[in-house]
This record gives sequence, structure tokens and C-alpha cells, in this order.
Amino acid sequence: MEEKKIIFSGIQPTGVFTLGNYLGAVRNWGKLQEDYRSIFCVVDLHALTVRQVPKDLRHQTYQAYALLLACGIDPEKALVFVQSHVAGHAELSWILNNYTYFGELSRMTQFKDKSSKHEDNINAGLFDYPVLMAADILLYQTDLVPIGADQKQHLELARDIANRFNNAYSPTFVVPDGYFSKSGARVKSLQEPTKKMSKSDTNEKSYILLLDPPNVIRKKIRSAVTDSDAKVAYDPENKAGVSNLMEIYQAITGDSFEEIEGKFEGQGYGVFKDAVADVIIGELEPIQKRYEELMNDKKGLEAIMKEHAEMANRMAIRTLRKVKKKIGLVQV
Ligand code: ATP
Ligand code: LTN
Repeated sequence: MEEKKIIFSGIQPTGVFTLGNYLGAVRNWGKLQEDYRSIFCVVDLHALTVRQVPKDLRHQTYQAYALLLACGIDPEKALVFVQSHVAGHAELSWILNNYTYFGELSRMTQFKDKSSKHEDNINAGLFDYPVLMAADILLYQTDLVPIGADQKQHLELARDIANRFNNAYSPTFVVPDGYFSKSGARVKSLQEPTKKMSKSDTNEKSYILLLDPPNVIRKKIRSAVTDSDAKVAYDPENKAGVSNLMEIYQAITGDSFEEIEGKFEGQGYGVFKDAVADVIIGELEPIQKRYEELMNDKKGLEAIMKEHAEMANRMAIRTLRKVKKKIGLVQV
């Protein structure tokens, strides 16, 4: 039997996930665990690159972990752990720093974006963020990395680092490919539908959070920006707001755009928006319920975290041993 391919992806514990994170990424991760050896990581060390309030970071890490499980990642099928629980990430990251050039990191668009947003804190971690991400991926001999388009440049760098190392010594790392899911929706901001929905947006009305209560979801959808011609039709260029709501509706119900257009023909945006709110509320209800149960049993959650960290650690150590041997570090 052919060995299953290894998939690895990570998400930062910087806040409650948005509907965009869910429909674009996390929901699909749950599906991948059936066909791949799946590894999912709450990347708390990456979150340190912008200043965090310690007690909030702690809470958000539990929260992100519980949300992953509530969204369908099954700890019986996938490995799911917290990055800082496996020391190998930081260790390999230091080693790989020496195989990464200043020029390469200077060209990363996320670094340029984030340093312009946090001008008072352009720290070395922010600059080095992609090398830690490369370490995450390469430690587990990952074949495929499910990511959004925004992370493509970082994945390219991980591939370059892997190839550089393999060529300098001998084949050590699997060179990973990106995995871009066809079913992953790209959800836009509810207030500026040409921009992506993002949990760090300063306007709360621009996003739906997975833990928003039903009345908040309805209110946010009702106040989503649309247009004045009151026709439910898919046209992302001219009707970005309505098209975004249609994409959300489609991603949840599986209805095609034609079916949605037919269903809401002759009805105003009010009716359509209520229907969009209904399907979101219906989709999130079981997730919120499961989340509450998990968070009410922190000890249970910690037990899974610990067990999975140990399993991840065993995999990480294997790669690290190889790497250390090849570069000449003494191991006793
Ligand atoms: P932040 O606003 O803090 O930068 P974010 O909401 O953009 O965060 P990330 O934590 O960077 O989200 O991304 C986690 C995953 O969710 C990534 O795989 C990313 O591609 C995906 N993702 C984020 N926003 C969207 C969106 N609006 N639509 C689809 N996928 C998304
Ligand atoms: N940088 C990613 C999160 C991330 C990641 C990874 C994704 C950290 N390490 C390894 C895939 C593989 C982000 O901001 N979405």
C-alpha cells in the first residue's frame, strides 16, 4: 500500500477565527485528514512577532486549539498541537537561518506590510517569521502545505531553503508543494468587499467570527455593503458585496450561483440577507456548542495537547538528528 502523503498547516492564535478562516482553510483541513497524514499546528511562536498581551495569548491559544477540534479536526485522525510545545521548531529555525539570505527575507511582502503597520516594533522575529514557517514545514518531511495565496511567497522560500540544504549536503528534507483547494472559498470583508475578510480588521462589522452569537451574525449580514439595484446576481466586478454573500451562501449550502439567483429572483436584498444569516447561524451552531464543551474541560483539552505534542516531538527529533549530523554538530 502506498504511504499517505503528509500535509502540514498552521494558524496563528491571534483571535477568534473568522468565517473566512473557516470557509477558506480550517473547514477543508477537516476533510484532508481522511486522505492524508495530517498535521495542524497552532503557531503561537509566530504570534509573538507582534506584541501580545500574555493573558490574552494564553486564552487565544486554548481557543484556537478548541476551535480547530470544534471545526472537525479529529485528534484520532490528525496530529494537532501547539508549536511552542515542540522545541524542534525554534531549534531548526535557528539552523535554517544560516541557509537563508538577508536579501530573500527583505523581499517578503508580508514583512513589508507588517513592518509598515507596526513601525514602532520592526523586530528580528518579524523579519525571520518565514524561516520559522520553513522549519515548521520541513521538520515533518511535509509533502503538501494547504495555504492561501498570501502565503505562497513563504512556501517558495521554504522550498528554496530545503533545496539549498539538500544540495549542500545530501537529500535531507522533502521539498514541499503548495496545496490550493478548489473548494476553499475566498471570503471578502462585509464592509469593503474588494478586500479579504481578516480577523485583524479594525472594523468589527467587516467580519463574522466563529463565536459570534446569532443576533450579532444577523446584524452584521444585514449591514453588509451591497448596491442599489436590488437584484441577487453573481457579478464580482460590479456587484462585489452581493457576490460575496452569494459565495458564502454557496460555500455553506453547496447551491450553485444559478440556483441562488433563481431562488431569490424578484426578492429584495433583505430576504436574501436573512437567508444568508440563517445558513451561517445553522453552520456555526454545532461548532459553537462543541467549542463550549471543549473549553469547559480544559484538563481534557490539555491532555490531548500534551499527547499530540509528544507525538509531534518524536517526528521532529528524527529530522533534527539528521540535520545536526549533516552539519557537524556533536550529538551524544
Ligand atoms: P490576520 O488578520 O491576523 O492576518 P487572517 O484572518 O488573515 O489573520 P491567518 O491566520 O493569516 O488569517 O490565516 C489562516 C488561514 O486562513 C490561512 O490559510 C489563510 O489563507 C486563510 N484565510 C484567511 N482569511 C481568509 C479569507 N478571507 N478567505 C479565505 N481564506 C482565508
Ligand atoms: N504564516 C501562516 C501560518 C503558518 C503556516 C506554517 C502555514 C505558520 N507556519 C506552516 C502553513 C505551514 C499564516 O499566517 N497563515
